[in-house]
Amino acid sequence: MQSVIRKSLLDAFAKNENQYLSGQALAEIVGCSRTAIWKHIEELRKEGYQLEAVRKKGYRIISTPDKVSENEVLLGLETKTLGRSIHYKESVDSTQRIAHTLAQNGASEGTLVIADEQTAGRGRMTRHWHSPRNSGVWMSLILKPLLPPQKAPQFTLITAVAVVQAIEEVCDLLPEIKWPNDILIKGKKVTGILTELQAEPDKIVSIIIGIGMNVNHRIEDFPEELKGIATSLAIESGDTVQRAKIIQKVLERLEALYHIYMVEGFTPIKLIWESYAVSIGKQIIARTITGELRGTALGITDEGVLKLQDEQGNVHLIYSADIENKD
Ligand code: BTX
Repeated sequence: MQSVIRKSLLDAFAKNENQYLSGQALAEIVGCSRTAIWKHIEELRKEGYQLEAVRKKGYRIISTPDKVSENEVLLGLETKTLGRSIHYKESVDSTQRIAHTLAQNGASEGTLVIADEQTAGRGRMTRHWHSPRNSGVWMSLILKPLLPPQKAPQFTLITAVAVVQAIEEVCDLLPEIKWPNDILIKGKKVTGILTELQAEPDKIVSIIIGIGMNVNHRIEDFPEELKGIATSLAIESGDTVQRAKIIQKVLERLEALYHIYMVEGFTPIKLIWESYAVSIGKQIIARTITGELRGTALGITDEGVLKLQDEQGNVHLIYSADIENKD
């Protein structure tokens, strides 16, 4: 009961963002007494919500605690579809696994799974993704575009653009994209993207986009093997960052880019992507599952595939790899 009241109270603030709501109005919306409202407001304060109370006007939420549950993410979210249905869990093995199950059971486009902690977060090829509690954004988004399965890898690149734009907006940092799925700040990985697919031979049924973003980690929060290659927004900006805020911005940017992509195709996205890309024009080593290729990264095709020119001048198309700059 408590949590039902709490939820409808926060819903009421979310629907009337930045407006004052009187104790009486809240009591009517939520369906309890004014005294009960007052008690819940005090509880919210204890949980870290900052509420302003102004006589004859009522209450207004000024800031939310750094949580990533449904209420915090929905409060102030400016999207139509993405993130409108949120499944939050404090601790899960992997948000990807949950999102796959939800998608199989008919979850709608834009459904989002968020966890505060993942015990078996995964990267590509079943690599482990370090996802401790209270510090990162670990989430999986379900999209259902009417497209053939070959288009799915482009969603990694669209998401990468949404993530760098969101980071720029919230933190005033200069993130870069390393093809295909890493976001770097000063050469260190701050975000990884994992795009997975449920498809029929000729059409996508669901795309599950996993985003793992290091937000408030301090360097000592990373295990030894990641200390030299990983970073977080807090480390780079010198400030803690509201995780719900960054989630909202990623969703808003992604919704806008997704719309552009469905109407105009990949070309406009490719142009923005290229403006953030590291490695293009550089000497790289590309490690694929079949072996290693060295050469110059020429750019990406209109499908989002990497073009690499070897020393003999042959151009190779690379669909998936880990790349490393040689210079
Ligand atoms: P990836 O295969 O490109 O990168 C995985 C590699 O990144 C690991 O082998 C390790 O070297 C490094 N790594 C692991 N954890 C971190 C970290 N926290 N920060 C920086 N580097 C790290 C990248 O795969 C895609 C990751 C997607 C993660 C999201 S989280 C939400 C969703 N659920 C889930 O299980 N995975 C996705």
